Amino acid sequence: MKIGILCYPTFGGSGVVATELGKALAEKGHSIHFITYSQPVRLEHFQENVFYHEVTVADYPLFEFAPYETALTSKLVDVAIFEKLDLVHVHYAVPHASVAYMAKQILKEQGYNLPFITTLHGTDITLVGKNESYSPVVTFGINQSDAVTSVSRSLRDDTYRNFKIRKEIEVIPNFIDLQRFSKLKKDHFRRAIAPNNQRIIVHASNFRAVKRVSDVVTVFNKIHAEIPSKLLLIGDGPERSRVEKECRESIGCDDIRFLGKLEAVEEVLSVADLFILPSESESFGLAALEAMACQVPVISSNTGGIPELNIHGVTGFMSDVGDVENMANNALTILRDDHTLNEFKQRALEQAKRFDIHEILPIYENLYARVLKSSTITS
Ligand code: GMT
Repeated sequence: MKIGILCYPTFGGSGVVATELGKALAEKGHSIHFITYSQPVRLEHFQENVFYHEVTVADYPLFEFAPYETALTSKLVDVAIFEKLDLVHVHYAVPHASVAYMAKQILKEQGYNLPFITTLHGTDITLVGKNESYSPVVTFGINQSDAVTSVSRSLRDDTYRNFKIRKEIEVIPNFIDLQRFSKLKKDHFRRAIAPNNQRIIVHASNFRAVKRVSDVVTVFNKIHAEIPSKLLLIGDGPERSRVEKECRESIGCDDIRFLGKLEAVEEVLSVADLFILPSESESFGLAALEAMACQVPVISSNTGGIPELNIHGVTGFMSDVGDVENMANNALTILRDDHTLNEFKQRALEQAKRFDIHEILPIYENLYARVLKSSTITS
């Protein structure tokens, strides 16, 4: 199949899922065309069957806001015709679903049928999409999609609750490449970070308010007061400098390191003993899945789709959002002795295996085939 993919090219979860899905489909022989405003971060190497089409937004002094959606639509129309795309898969509804709809209408006038599938990822529904500035367009884009998927049951339910959706939303969970995300032998790295065999705790996110990174630091300080430990924070974003200032005033300050945006997250996860994800809202929690695949148990909030991933008392623990006391106590239960820790690590890996990309990829391929079949009949 020839498949167009619209996504955000940044470190955000939806862009990562879109890129990894595209790469895996390309390996199976599909032609994959990424259409976005810059090279997706996980598209770092040349790969057969993978193409990247950059959207350039022409500026004009009249524009206070250059119309990205118009440029993206035009690019999609152009790529669809030239590359003879069979369908488009858009990740993150805002603005990709309505862009795909518009392109579909333009192409229809030219006798070309281009079905599109919308995958909802989280904040496109729970935060941004339901804002009145976007909601009518998001609702329309979802309802006009040839198929709609969400990355968790929780997100599907949120979508039905927040929007007037007539379409069936199919849940296809996120996935993990266990070849890439597995515990690597990094003893030298572990010794460098924790020379006295301290426990290593990790958090990774885009440092937006919704991630509650301050809670990570508070939980860490409580753990640190009880057992020797180090905290590594991966990522960058609007909250980072505020949290860094908070850290400077905290007792565990010398044992906290900000690593910034890292490409090889799996190298850090390979030496980690615990991952903390205290988010306010989280439709899936891809970062936690990446940690679990590297045998790292998870301390998380119990919001959104997290309970579909992190099993309380088995792969980690969940607490109410903001209950840092409970999170710290649970963390100490896992970290206090090696035997318990190793059991949690093994079970985290077992759970991650359920999300193996090789299990999830055929579900998407099957969906594409169904959409193509039904849109050929109706066109
Ligand atoms: O977490 C973010 O703010 C980024 C966001 C995105 O769309 O890029 O992530 C969402 O999609 C990920 C991939 O499906 C999910 O794993 C995240 O849980 C989800 N984030 C939220 O719901 C806050």
